[in-house]
Amino acid sequence: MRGSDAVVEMLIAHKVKHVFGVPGDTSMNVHDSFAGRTAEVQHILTRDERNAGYMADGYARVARKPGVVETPSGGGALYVIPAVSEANNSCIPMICLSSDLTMSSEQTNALTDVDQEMLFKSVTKWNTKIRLASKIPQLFRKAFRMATGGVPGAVHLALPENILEHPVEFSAEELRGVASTSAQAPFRYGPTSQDIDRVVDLFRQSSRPIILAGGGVHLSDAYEQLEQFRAGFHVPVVTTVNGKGSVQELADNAVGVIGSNGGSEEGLTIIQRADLVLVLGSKLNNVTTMGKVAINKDAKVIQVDIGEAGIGLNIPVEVAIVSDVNEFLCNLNREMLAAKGRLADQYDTWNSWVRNKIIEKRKRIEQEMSTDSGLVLPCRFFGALERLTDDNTVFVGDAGTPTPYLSSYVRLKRAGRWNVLPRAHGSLGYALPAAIGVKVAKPDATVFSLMGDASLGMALGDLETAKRLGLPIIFVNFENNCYGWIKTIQRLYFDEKYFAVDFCPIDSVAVAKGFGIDAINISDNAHIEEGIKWALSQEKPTFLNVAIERPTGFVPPVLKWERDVKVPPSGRKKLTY
Ligand SMILES: Cc1ncc(C[n+]2csc(CCOP(=O)(O)OP(=O)(O)O)c2C)c(N)n1
Ligand SMILES: [Mg+2]
Repeated sequence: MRGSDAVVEMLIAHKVKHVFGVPGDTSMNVHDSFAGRTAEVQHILTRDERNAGYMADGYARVARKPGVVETPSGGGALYVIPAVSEANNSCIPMICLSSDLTMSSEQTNALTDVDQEMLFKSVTKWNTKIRLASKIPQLFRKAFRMATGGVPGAVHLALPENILEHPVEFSAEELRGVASTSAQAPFRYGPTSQDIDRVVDLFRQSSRPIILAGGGVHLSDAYEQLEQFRAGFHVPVVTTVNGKGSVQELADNAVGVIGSNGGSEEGLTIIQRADLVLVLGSKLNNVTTMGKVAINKDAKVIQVDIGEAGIGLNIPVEVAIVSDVNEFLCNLNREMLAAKGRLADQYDTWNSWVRNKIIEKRKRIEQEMSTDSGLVLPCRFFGALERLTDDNTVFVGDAGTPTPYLSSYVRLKRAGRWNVLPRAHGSLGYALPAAIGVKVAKPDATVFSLMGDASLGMALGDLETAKRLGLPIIFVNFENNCYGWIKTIQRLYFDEKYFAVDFCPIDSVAVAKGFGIDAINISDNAHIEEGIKWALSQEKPTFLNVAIERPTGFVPPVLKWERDVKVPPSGRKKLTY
């Protein structure tokens, strides 16, 4: 066998079923090896390495296993960087394989020569070049362990062409995979009993506790235990954008997303009122804390995270626990049950106050959703999405204004990763390819790709991939012919001086049709439902172009903006990152 055959063997040994990638001269041996194993692993050809990476990222988020992307050397490796970085900073397990120059050609100005190990260093959790074909099995096992274990992340292996074509011999034992590391959260370490005692004590003393659930709940598959805690001990839950879906959002003490992107005034009031905040798997960055104001200074904070690096980093904490979230909750539920006698009705007043706030929030949103307008009002579109979809629907969203709308106006009917957003970098151009990855991982789910028109422009080549694979994804383009999010910043904080934010209208329905995808325009509120229903009834890729109100006429649900639009420009201050 060749080195490249061993590479494919090691992927199969770790139960990899799909690999996203683009071919290149230096990767021909790997492609040849894939070609011989199509029954075990499907190679999905894409039209751009960045998109291939985002597909692997979306895939990993919902498949609960590492997403695998492969690229050619040089230009291909350079193109995949944004996606590797997004996965790494969002703690998504990803394995990126880049083929590399034959080692004897390094530093000779050969075509595609770039130091790929150096290139990936700052965007990966672990990264190496394989310099000896005999080390392929060992280093692949390490790659899967590093991607999935502890704080998950992206790993990169550079595979020089001479290693890929090198003849090797391995026994079946040497080519073994480690089953646990082929899926997320393979190692479950838990809290100490003293940790749990302190937490139970704090809940005993508290009269207004709240849970702040972040992306770690998804990564730890902690839904059931969190549900038991929320429902069993009557503790309200707020989530970060990444943690959306930690609990089903129709529960009467599920407050929804908090923070500056998709959070609400009511949600902020609720968390600010809490006297005890149990933070589960959140980085507590400034989007979540709105510049450290979301959590009351007098509140006690318990922070649980699988990694030590983020503990107490942004907010002082009373109790710091390095533990798998699910393991922590299992232990806590057990101990709280023993203490329940004293906790049974302790939070009743708090819960009814929270419930009233949630009702207030809902009334406000429903009122907004009944407002009329010439072009489509995005909140009405997102309201219809919630109404017309079932609990087996994944919403993949882009940065720009789709993010706050999705975060605040679509309540998820079931706990789980039904909401996929790239919150590490908020890079445009994510939702189109990530939706492809999601649909490949979850063929039975309905998948929406909710794109800003700038994002569409950055990603559209892979509409061909969706068409070629026959993936019935519903692509939605919110057409406002501008970088709407940025334009709103100029409107509110730069005296309405609009600079470098507008672009020409394009006929995106014709573009989608050019890719062979059925497409329609939705240009007013009256046609929203009909358009969505049409798309839902198709069993092939569809495209909805939604002409939305321009951002100069209204503000999206970004809390800081909603507040600032009501005050004169001199009283406004842009949130800084
Ligand atoms: C790759 C990338 N470049 C630039 C930005 C900065 N940025 C954030 S939102 C935004 C505008 C988004 O426009 P669009 O996708 O059309 O959505 P809209 O805000 O108009 O709804 C820009 C340029 C970014 N997030 N990602
Ligand atoms: Mg736009």
